Amino acid sequence: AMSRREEFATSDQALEHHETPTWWNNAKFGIFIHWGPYSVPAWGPTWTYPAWYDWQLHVNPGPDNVFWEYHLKTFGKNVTYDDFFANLTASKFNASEWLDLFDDAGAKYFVFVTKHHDGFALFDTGDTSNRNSLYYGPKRDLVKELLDTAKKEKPHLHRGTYFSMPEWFNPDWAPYGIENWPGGLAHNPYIQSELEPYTGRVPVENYLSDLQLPQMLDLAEKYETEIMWCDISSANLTREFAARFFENAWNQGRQVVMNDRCGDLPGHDTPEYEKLVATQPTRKWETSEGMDPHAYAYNRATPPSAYKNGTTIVRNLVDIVSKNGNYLLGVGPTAEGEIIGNMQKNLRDAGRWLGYAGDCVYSTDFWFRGSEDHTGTIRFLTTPKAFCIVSFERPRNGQLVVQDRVPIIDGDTISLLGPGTSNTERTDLHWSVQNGTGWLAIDVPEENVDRVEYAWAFRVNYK
Ligand code: FUL
Repeated sequence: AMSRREEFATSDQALEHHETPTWWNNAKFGIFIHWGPYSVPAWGPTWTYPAWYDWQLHVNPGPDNVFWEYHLKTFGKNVTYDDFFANLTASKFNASEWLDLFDDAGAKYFVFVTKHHDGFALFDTGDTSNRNSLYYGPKRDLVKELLDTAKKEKPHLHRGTYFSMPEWFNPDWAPYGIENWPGGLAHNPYIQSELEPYTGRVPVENYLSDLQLPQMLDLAEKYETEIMWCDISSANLTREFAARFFENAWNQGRQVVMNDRCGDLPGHDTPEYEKLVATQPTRKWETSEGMDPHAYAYNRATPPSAYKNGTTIVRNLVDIVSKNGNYLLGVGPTAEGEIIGNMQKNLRDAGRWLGYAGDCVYSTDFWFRGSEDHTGTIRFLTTPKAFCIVSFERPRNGQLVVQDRVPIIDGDTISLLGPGTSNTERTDLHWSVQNGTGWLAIDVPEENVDRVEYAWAFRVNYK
């Protein structure tokens, strides 16, 4: 374990060895918010991932590009991507309402997309660019509204910012490796032709030192982000950023996080729409995915019934946490800033479960012997004072049989975490370890089983 000073140190060598802070390791569940001009057309084919309007539109526009096809049919060729700025109205955006929702969902942090690959920022980019929500569209500083409101109203929610290192269509970024990413972009006619404007651009001499770094520092120092969730890596001045980010945090007694996409420096792994299947899950990681099965942002082509529901959210979360990960689950607000009903309901469903079973999620650790039993329906998690057994299947006939040897000895008690059993009062259940197999059998009254939804969390309380 690192000493506290080491955790914040900014020497070159120390920067290589930063680990995620305790609060982030314990938080487990965050909400990702993708919201921008792409939320205006808000469309993507439902059979492919990722469903992204903002840049897909510009990659090889032509008959084989479904985004381009949709765009022509819906808006016509005279409407450009930048024309969508005006329709990002944010007219229904209310920071307090979003934050209430995240809190109800049981999330402990959020990561707000402050600027995606389209280069449109939801924060004040000062004199580096006018391509932002203060000049266009809502004419509001959306990042400030959300982060400041969180600080005031939900101090227990940690505040994070997603930041795209490149702006794929900004001519000033072109020298920094555009030909390498993604396949075909180098021949994007958009970049070479007058096909579209790059609205709000204030030309800079050096994209990295005159735009990217100052914007990141502003997010850290003016907006006081606690998580710098970079995207794409590529060209960067991240060492310079990180040294200041960590140094300031140290001076202010705060702990901050950087992911593995800031370039140059290591950070926690960030798989998308998949879990990191590590045999030795000792490094922290974080899965991100949208509630939408294919998109991070709002997609009008997706039927709301397809969004991840309470069952899926709870089981994904428990599964990920049992393997040493965090779960960053995405919502896609509409252009008006509304998080639509089904998303809200499903998040609150998951939050209800976390309200009574959260002791088996937050601040837990993975179990060195393995995260699941051999049936695949049970997950194991540990805490200093208890061991958790979470079953994704409803215990039948008044009993749960755990087909594994778990750490329990005479004098330990077992409780099922359910509504009505708070974390301190408990329902002591009868249990026995079967001769020979060593399997654990827990007796549990049907009426207790019935009061629980989605997953049955049994806590073995060490005596
Ligand atoms: C990716 C982006 O291209 C996606 O649009 C999304 O923002 C995801 C979290 O990161 O690299």
